[in-house]
Amino acid sequence: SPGRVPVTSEEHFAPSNIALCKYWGKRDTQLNLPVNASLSVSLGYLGSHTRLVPIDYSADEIWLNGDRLLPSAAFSQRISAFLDLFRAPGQCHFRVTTRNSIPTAAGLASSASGFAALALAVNDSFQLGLNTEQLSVLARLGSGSACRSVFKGFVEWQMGQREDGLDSHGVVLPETWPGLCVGLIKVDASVKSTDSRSGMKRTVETAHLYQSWPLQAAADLQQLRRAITVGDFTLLGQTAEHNALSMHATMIASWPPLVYWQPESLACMQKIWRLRQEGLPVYFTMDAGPNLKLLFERDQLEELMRHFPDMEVIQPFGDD
Ligand code: 2P0
Repeated sequence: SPGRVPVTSEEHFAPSNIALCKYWGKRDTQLNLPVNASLSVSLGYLGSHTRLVPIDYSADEIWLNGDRLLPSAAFSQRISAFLDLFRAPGQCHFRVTTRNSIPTAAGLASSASGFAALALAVNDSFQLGLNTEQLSVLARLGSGSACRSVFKGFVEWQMGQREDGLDSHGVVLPETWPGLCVGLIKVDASVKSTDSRSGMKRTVETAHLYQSWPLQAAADLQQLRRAITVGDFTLLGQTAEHNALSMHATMIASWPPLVYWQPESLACMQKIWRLRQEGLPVYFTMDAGPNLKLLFERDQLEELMRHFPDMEVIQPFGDD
């Protein structure tokens, strides 16, 4: 309800997340309603810390990792547009301060954790009293993948069926996987790539191959649920890698083509396939960029560090 009087909010935290079954394509671009359900794992303590302070200026002031963003920056505009949902027209502006604990070297996008933390801060500041499902819906309006970052652990984003999107939100799975590791491998990319939002729009509009994506995603989601329930790492890794490569196939089949890979990305994939052939259980997933995220279990950590010394490792269910 726009027009409530905001109060200064506490700092709120939301984790970043990595999808094992990807969100790629919207059926509603206004509400960020997905074509397919997706499934992710939240990255523990890596994410965004956000605070909202009402200010007496005529515009919002957005700070990211200690730097003030230009009001014209795309990210500033998305944050202000999100805040417009809660305030009376032209009323009450904010200083939004976000600090990301995601190492900048990791090459992870921050819009998922950023909008999830912002949704928590808005709930606090406007004293909306929303439950976690409603918070997830709210976060989704800022960025689709943010609806999964409202939760810890394994999270399924149920696509929902309603036109108003109230049933399209994250749901946390009861299972944990204490030994699961995610290794972040940054491939240096000087080339500026197309952001996810315009990338998925292009794929939906131009790739005939995209027709088969919802079927693939639905089958992969089933397999991942089963892998998580029974603790089958091979099934989890294979399904996640197959899902990511299938998503990239639809990207490549778009026009103009969307190729997020760099030569180093492919070299890294080939190294993983070789290691796997030699008996090392390691798989990868990739998002709308050149970086790889390795999936493996704690027992393989030392050996993988020998092969990828610069890898940043996160244990989503670890206690640190
Ligand atoms: C995912 N990605 O499931 C997929 C895989 C990128 C590739 O969710 O337009 O930033 O804000 O809803 O959430 C990135 O898309 O897009 C994403 P918007 P978002 O993680």
